[in-house]
Amino acid sequence: MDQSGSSTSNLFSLQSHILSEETLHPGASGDFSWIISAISLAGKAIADRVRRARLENVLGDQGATNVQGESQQRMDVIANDILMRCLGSRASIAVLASEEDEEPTIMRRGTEGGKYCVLFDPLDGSSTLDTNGAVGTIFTILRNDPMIESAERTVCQPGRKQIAAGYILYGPSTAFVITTGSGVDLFELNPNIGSFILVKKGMRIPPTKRVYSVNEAYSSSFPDGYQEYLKWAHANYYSSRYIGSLCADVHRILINGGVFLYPPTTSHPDGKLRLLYEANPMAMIMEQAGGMSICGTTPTLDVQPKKLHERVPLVLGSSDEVKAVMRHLS
Ligand code: AHM
Ligand code: MG
Repeated sequence: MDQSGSSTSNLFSLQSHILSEETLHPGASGDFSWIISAISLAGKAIADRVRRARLENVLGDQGATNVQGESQQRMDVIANDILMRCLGSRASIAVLASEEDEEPTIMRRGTEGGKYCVLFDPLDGSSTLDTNGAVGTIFTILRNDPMIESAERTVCQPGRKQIAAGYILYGPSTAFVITTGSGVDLFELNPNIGSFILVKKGMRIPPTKRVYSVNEAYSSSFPDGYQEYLKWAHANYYSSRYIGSLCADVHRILINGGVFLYPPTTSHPDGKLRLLYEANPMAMIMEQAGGMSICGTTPTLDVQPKKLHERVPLVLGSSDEVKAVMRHLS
């Protein structure tokens, strides 16, 4: 593969790419590749179920609320189950934590070989599924601290400590975006051969793009700085794009540039998005692609988490655009 991402005769699957990266780390055990392979398998299985959800009549509410007090979609539960089943068999996983589950699940202790914690939002944006909207799985991988007994405390690590993060976007195609801390790579699922194929290595987000992405209907309840930013953006002829599904909005911004905002609102005074498995993975991708991410005026990756399902206000995207928001917040 031409490393700039242009098409050549060489094909790299996600699996072969991760294996080749692992050879750069002498002594690597291969455990990490096994985890990525489980996430990739789950992504294919979820993509398949998402495509057939209407036919199988599994859209709509599950009739229950999750720990966040939000109504669970039936596909949320199906996607969560797929991820738990794919990751549950991987011998190096110590803890699994999901947006859909109140408590993290301890799979095995450090003394039993538990090296990693995997946190995920199984199907982000699932309320848009009824109208055939794009949805996504967001994931992050952390090292397990064998000295910490509490699973919740083990996963409450600042985003800088993530060893890998990414998302799988189920849109017209299924896109797998991942960073292991040395750039951001994009794979697309070829459903005919069942493989995620590398299509772009070392993605870079454009530094400037006059497009903001926010649920503007809530703007009267945004803190003053965000309202001032929006006035400034209007005066500077910005355009607006908002899908209401984080992976889809982030993917557009990663490719085209722009800025995403989910500020504090009346109904979500701390912001809506979850720090550990929504904001942090997206922030790592943004920084690795040359963009930025902040919570208030603090870099997202420097926020010390206090609990598993903690919410934060989030701004991320092109560096110049995030800086423009920061100028109005400080
Ligand atoms: P979810 O995890 O319950 O799906 O909620 C997260 C979603 C994000 O995908 C999206 O950015 C946001 O909620 C949209 O919220 P709103 O409808 O308030 O604009
Ligand atoms: Mg979510």
